[in-house]
Amino acid sequence: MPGKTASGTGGMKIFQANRSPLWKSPPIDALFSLHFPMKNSSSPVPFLLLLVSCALPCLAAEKTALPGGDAEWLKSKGTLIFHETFEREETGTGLKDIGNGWESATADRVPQIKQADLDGGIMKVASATKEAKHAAHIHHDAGFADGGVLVRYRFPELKPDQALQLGFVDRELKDVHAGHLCYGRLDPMSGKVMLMDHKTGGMNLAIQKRLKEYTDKKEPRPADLDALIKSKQIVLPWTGDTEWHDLVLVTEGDELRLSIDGKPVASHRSEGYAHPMKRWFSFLIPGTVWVEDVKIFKVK
Ligand SMILES: [Ca+2]
Repeated sequence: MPGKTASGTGGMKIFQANRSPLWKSPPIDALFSLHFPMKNSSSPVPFLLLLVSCALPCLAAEKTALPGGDAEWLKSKGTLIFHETFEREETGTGLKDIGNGWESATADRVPQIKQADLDGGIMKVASATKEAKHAAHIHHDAGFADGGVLVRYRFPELKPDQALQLGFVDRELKDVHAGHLCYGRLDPMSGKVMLMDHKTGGMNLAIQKRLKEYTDKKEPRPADLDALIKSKQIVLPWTGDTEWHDLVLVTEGDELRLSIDGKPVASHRSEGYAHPMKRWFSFLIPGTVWVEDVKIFKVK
């Protein structure tokens, strides 16, 4: 939503396109030191060179950016390790009934409710969040350090609590709640997109323990803890709709990036994104989301 202020980050942040090697350009200070010594000079030339050098990274970025963005990065640098088109029927409402290696971690909480219906090549997820006391959690093996997913999705309707959260989990990680590593989250009703490092943020058990001390005492968090939590996520204004879209979510080193229909939407750096094993790709869906196609790529 244009004009809406990003919350939780102390203000809006611009997309950090130059963080990716795809768009990598020489840092400005390196340009200065290598090519434009400016010490002890009163000539206007250094100033002109300064202008040129400031423009160079942009030019370089344009020149080296892959036109297909992160989708092209995955396809050109990565290996397709899983592709799903949902062209079948589900076999029931249980843990493995979506088939093809998917598991619904919340299915058995509410066996009487169908939360994932395969219909005409679409997985239609309708979470029984209230009954299961958890958003629908549907996951598939992934297995990479750097890589990501291409997901064709739509919100079939816009209604309260609609959201699409997707990201990576390593259940073997024992100091993080349920191994939740990192997620992107589209919140069409609040007009926000978020990227979250859960591994070293809100799902980290040591941090949760610290937070609990204050919630138990009903005291506000101290500023340093508050700042730590805020640094582990980015929240940006974003407008959702009920059309089909192609979403790409990748991790590369300590960076998580999300793009939709080939356009960068959000990017965030945090140490947790560098976790060496994204063991599962997970959907967390509190409302209704349709998914038509999922591809998982491993780059490293
Ligand atoms: Ca069906």
